[in-house]
Parts: sequence; C-alpha cells; structure tokens
Amino acid sequence: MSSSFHQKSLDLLSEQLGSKGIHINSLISKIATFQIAVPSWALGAGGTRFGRFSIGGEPRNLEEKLEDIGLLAKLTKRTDAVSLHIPWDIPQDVQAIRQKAADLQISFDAMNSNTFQDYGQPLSYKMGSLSNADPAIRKQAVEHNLQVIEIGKSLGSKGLTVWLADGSNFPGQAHIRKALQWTTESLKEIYASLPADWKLLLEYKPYEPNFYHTVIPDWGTSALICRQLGDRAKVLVDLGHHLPNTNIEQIVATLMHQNLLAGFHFNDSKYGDDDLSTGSVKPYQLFLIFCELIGGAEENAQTWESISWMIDASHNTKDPLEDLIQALEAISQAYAKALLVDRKKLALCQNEGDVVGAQEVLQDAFLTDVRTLVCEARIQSGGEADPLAFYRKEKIRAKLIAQRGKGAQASGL
Ligand code: PSV
Ligand code: MN
Ligand code: MN
Repeated sequence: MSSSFHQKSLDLLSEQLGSKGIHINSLISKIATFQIAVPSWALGAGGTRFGRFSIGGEPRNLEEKLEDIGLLAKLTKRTDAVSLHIPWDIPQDVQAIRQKAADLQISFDAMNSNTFQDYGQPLSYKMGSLSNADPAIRKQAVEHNLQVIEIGKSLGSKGLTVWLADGSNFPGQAHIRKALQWTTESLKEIYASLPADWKLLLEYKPYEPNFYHTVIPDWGTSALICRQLGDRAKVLVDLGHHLPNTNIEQIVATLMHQNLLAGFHFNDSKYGDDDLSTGSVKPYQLFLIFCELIGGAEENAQTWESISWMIDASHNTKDPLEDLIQALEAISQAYAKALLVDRKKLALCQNEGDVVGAQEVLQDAFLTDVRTLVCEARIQSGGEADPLAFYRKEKIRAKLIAQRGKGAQASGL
C-alpha cells in the first residue's frame, strides 16, 4: 500500500470513528504499546508433533533465536521478549546472552520447564513427572523446575510456566486423587523457591499426550491448585487447550473475576491443540476474549499489566517468521477491534435486556477494518508498514539460509 493511500485510509477511518466519539490517537498509542512475547520453540519449522520439514536457515542456537526475535521486533514492533524452554535453551554463557538480548532490546519472558520428555536425565518421565508415584521421580522433576528458576533469575526473567503432560492413557492406570495430590505437593515445593517478584503460570490441557485423564485438565483444576500455592500462582490460558466449542471468553472473565488469570498462550484451533496461527480460524472468538480482557481491566477485576501475553504455535508447513508476523498482526487486530466496543452502550443494552442491541454493538466493532490503525501504530513505533511484504521483498529467509545453512534446524518440539 502506498503511503498516500495509507494516509487517505487513515483519514477516512479517523472521520468514521470520530463521528462515534472515538479518537484514533489514543487507540494508536494503546496498540503501539501492546507487546506479545515469542516462544523460542516457534522459530523452527518444527511442527508440533508429527514430523519436521526444515525450511532451512533456522536458528541453530540461543544467540540465533534471539536474532530472529530481534528481527521480528524490528519489523513489527509488536514483540520485545522471548520465552525460553529448558533444556532446549540452556545458555552456555549467561553474560553473553544477556548482552546480546540487551543489544537487541529483547527481554526474557516466563521460563518454561520440561518434564514431558526424556533428554538424558537419570529417571524417566514416561509415567509422569510431578505426579509420578515414585517420590524420586517427583523430586527430580521438582529439582528441574528449581534449576529453570535459577537460569531464569540469571537472565532477568520473572516467571515460570509449568505445563504438565502427566496423566494416564487407560482407566485404572493411575490413582486420580493421589496423582493430583502429588502434583499439588510438588508444585508447592517449586512455589516455595519462587522469587518474590516472580509468578507461576500453570497451564491446563484436557488431553494429549495422555488420552484417558490429564492431571490438570481444565482451568478449574489449575485454579484449585493455584489457590493452594499462593497469590503469585495463576492460571495460564493456552487457547488450544480446550475441548471443541468451549466458551474461552467466559473462562477468561471468570479467572479475571477471581484475580487468577496469569496470561495467554495465543494460537488457534479447529479441533484441539492444533497450534494453528492465531486468528486464522476463529478471529471472532479472539475478539470476544479481548472484549472480556478490556472490560475486566476497566472494571478493576485485574490489571492489564498483571497479565502475560505470549504466542504458542509451531508449524511444519509455514516459514515460522512469516507465521509469527501473521500472528502478531492478528492479535493486534483483535485488540484494536475490542478497543472500539462502545462499552457504555453495551452496558445499557445489557441492563435493558436489549439482546439485539448488544449484538449490534459488538458486531459494529468487530466488522470495522482496523488494519490501517494497526499499521499506523507500527509506523509510529518505527516498524515496517507491511512487515510480511518487507520480509518477502528483502528475501530474508534466503539470507538466513545463506548464513546458517539449508539444513539448519532449531531445537524444540
Ligand atoms: C504442549 O501442549 C505445549 O504446546 C504446551 O502448550 C506448552 O506450553 C508448550 O507445549 C511448550 O512446553
Ligand atoms: Mn502452551
Ligand atoms: Mn499446547
């Protein structure tokens, strides 16, 4: 899009929104300051579980992962942090990594522990980790989490994300109550070592890799555990970790109401934990989630700053950097649209039982084309007007392949 066309579109939108009493400058500054962390495992064309088809030029080490995020930050201005996964991302030289991140203006978001696979540790996690019937395995899994906290401290992170694969595949395989009890006790030990200015983000997931029972299957179980840990433990909502058609915006509202929302792993889903690009399948759901977030923050249920924002998706059919550019754009668009909701009018419709009116308020915001607004926010922040077009025009993947090699694959899922 030419810059004069962009300006014309912006003027038109400004007039259109102005007639509704909305001033675009405050919208632009909100969109511009909203930053979403990127996980280190999304930088490789790894796919989630079924085969890797390398695209080449993937980051071969932590330094190169930081470089990729630095590039995303420069083009999009919508991310300024990386979320590391241990042991995939153990820093060899902490000082050098800190320096590199500082040079790229990247900070370290929540650290992720890994007790869902074997990577040479003495005892196997085949039958579970924090919930394992064997106390020695539970101890090993707890200690791994404590090591992750230590690494995170050395890098300046402020959070620990725990996702457990623990559960069972067959009825009778596990003692369901004991597994929950052991998990809670293990997490209590981890929480006891959490620095005072850290938070613990506890994920849930109804199935996969276990298909009969998962120890933390849903937000309610995660919330029950968090309540027993302390107020720095909160529930992490990964959008893909729900059964089909779950009302995720209601979960978000409920968690905010209880001051129990830790943050998000953004992705999209058609069937389950598909890890599809955010906004590619259900953009309306994403918009409704942001409506709850904005409403919850405005009504002081929970502050915006207390919520962590991250992408969690990984593909084997897309260039991961292009995918992340798309995801950052989709999240910004959903946020921008939710900012347009006439909340006073919505409250009035709700109070008066005007069902049709309430729907109109939401659709009026959702159907507004906010791409110009998101683009303007990016330009004002010093990013590219069209990051995807720029990435392709500059042949960035080809340059990365030339630098890192055709077979270069990132570590990760
Ligand atoms: C597995 O489902 C998973 O996608 C979880 O969402 C974690 O956040 C991620 O892997 C990394 O451990
Ligand atoms: Mn996740
Ligand atoms: Mn997942």
